Amino acid sequence: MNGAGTSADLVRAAYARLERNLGVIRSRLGRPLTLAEKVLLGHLRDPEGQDLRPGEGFLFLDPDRLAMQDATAQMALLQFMHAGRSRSAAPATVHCDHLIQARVGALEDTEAALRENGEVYDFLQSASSAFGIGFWKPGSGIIHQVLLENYAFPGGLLIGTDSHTPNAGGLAMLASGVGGGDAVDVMVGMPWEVRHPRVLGIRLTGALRGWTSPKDVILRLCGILTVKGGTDRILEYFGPGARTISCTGKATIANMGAELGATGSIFPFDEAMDRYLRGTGRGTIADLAASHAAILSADPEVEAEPEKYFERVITIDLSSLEPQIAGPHTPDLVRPISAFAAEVRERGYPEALSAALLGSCTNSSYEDIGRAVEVAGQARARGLRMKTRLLVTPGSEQIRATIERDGHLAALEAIGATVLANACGPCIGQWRREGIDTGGPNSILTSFNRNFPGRNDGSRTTLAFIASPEIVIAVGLAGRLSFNPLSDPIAGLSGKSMRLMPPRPVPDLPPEGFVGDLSGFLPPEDRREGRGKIRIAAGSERLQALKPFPAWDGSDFIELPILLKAKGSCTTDQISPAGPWLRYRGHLERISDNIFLGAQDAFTGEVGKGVNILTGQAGEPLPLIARDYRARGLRWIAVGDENYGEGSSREHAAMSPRFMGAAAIVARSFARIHESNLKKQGLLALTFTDPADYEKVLPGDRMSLLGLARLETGQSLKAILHHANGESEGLVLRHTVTPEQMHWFRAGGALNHLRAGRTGPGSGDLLTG
Ligand code: MIC
Ligand code: SF4
Repeated sequence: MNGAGTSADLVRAAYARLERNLGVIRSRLGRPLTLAEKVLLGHLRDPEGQDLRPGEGFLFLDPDRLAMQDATAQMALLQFMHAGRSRSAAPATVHCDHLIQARVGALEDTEAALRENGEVYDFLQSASSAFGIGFWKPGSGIIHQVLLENYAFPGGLLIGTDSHTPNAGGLAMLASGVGGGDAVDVMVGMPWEVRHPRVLGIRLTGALRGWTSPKDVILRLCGILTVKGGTDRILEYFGPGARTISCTGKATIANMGAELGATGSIFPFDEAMDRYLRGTGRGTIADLAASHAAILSADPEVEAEPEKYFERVITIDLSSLEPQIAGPHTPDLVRPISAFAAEVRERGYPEALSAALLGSCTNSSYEDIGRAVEVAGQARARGLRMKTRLLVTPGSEQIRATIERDGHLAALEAIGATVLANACGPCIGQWRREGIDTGGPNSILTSFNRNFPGRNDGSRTTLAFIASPEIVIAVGLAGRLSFNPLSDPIAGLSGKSMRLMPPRPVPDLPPEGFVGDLSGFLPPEDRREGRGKIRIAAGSERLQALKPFPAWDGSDFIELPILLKAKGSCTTDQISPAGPWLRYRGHLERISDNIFLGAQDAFTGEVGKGVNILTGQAGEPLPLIARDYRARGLRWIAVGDENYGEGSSREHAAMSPRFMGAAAIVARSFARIHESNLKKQGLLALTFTDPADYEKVLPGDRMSLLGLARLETGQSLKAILHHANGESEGLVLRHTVTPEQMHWFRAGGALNHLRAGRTGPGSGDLLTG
């Protein structure tokens, strides 16, 4: 097809397969099914033979679609080029959204991005064209918003090389974030392999009102479940409250399931989704979904007795839910807004708000902007403006053009907003922040989803707090972090104070319809001159063709230096920072100079620095130490704490350590996507059988990993810690390597294994040609 979107034929075929597979699954399980189970198991490659025990083993699934954004697509496509295939086996799209820097405003910034990233866009476009992949140009929108508007469909399975891919769960799609290695598997026609998730039930009752919005539902859940509470879990929402939330509101909730580490989040198909599909020009798909409604929600027994079918049920009463605020530094530090002011005082968070940011893939729907405008309008009527800088990042050109037509952008500009490009911008460190001393602590409030240190403007002393769009505007109008619009008056003009009223109900869809704009889209069939040629400029400092990693030499790892023992949260933003480094996402050698620059050393407390145990030099940047070890022909190990690798799907956080000589990462626990990225790159991802053993790792230690030739699924691994004082002690480590993944380790990486032609269970050459 030539237009953007998922064809009705694809959806029809997907439903037919769901029905067929579910017939097999029902007879095997003989019990009612949750929605997550239906969609997941409905996509099994081998429903008859698949092991069906959640929490144990891996599922082998055939996704309906695949999506990649520009910062991760570079590595994914560079790897795919090695796979020796001529076309992506699954329908796929590439979206240019992460590389645009926020400086002045939409137009100038997009033009600058086109100039500065020209060769990367050129590579992505030529590779997309060569491999039959749809291409969304810079400025067309943020991947998740574009997917929701065009590609997501109820009951489908989507994978995307971005952790917030679950956004499409708002449209009853099971969508999951993956590393580029997983994307390559699906592009070559192999199944997507994922740890079989358990399902948590989230029952929503009541209805949102006043200042409370969908964002508060997921922030509240972040507080309850914490950043690792969703690992290897799917969050399935249900109950009467779910039906009161708009489709885009559900997408906000599903989007941020990523903050809990969830494999995916899903809402049952309902009337709000039906309207969203029709509102975005997909009436045929709405009809198809309506006629398959039974497979697009849980069996009735599940809602009647949820405790019986979900691992755990959490109930959130929307009617009594208060607006929430999360942060700083982690999305699970959450409290209701009424408790925030006291905390601001107690902890000394800077009270003057230095910026307010609205939009991103999480919160830039028509309804979100409508509610923000409701608050803005009250201020404007009294001549008030934002007391702080307000930056707005619309999620897509469709949204931007629609809110422009409907006067929403003008209303935000009237209180001082600067509208940025339809791109990630300040959400991923692409914020060229001027006019502020980024050295000192300062508070910002965003409607985004992540707030790790250094995430927005590159400054680790910026304290980023997260809230809903309407709260961002209200607090920005007051200019004070501790302001609570539910209880506090705001200083009006001429000293008279006023109360902001909660936003009145706004439409979730534009009454006059969306302003459709496909000018930024190049369809997969588009074959221009140079067809099939993939363009990498010679001597490029942005792109580098990949060389295979060496295979494992068959010996145990003996007395490897420990490069780093990371303390506390070690997110992918800390292992492989974004911001200025996004520039090198296609150049493994260059980007690897950033490894662990944000990680905190457990011994010295220093960030990004450690001790070279061979030279005794302290305070050296970790990438330099790694380089030195590698130059001496040594492999090394990094030790992590809980939920190591939380956050992004960027496989650079696994590839760069591998490139710099890592042999293994040993942690208390791992985040799902990162663990799988490590394995894909031929690294061992190991956990302490006794998490307290983390404490046994001392400064100057080395570690041996033994019995690697006999490594077997389900068995532990022996390790020895060699302390600097000459003593040593044994450790027992765990791994989750399956027999197939064992090949990846032996071959030096999954790609080497793939190229050698051993393509895993159930696969064959499934090229669509
Ligand atoms: C993010 O939100 O952290 C990102 C930037 O979108 C990442 C992807 C990346 O690092 O390229 C993600 O979420 O996976
Ligand atoms: Fe972009 Fe931010 Fe969304 Fe990631 S979370 S896709 S960086 S807008």
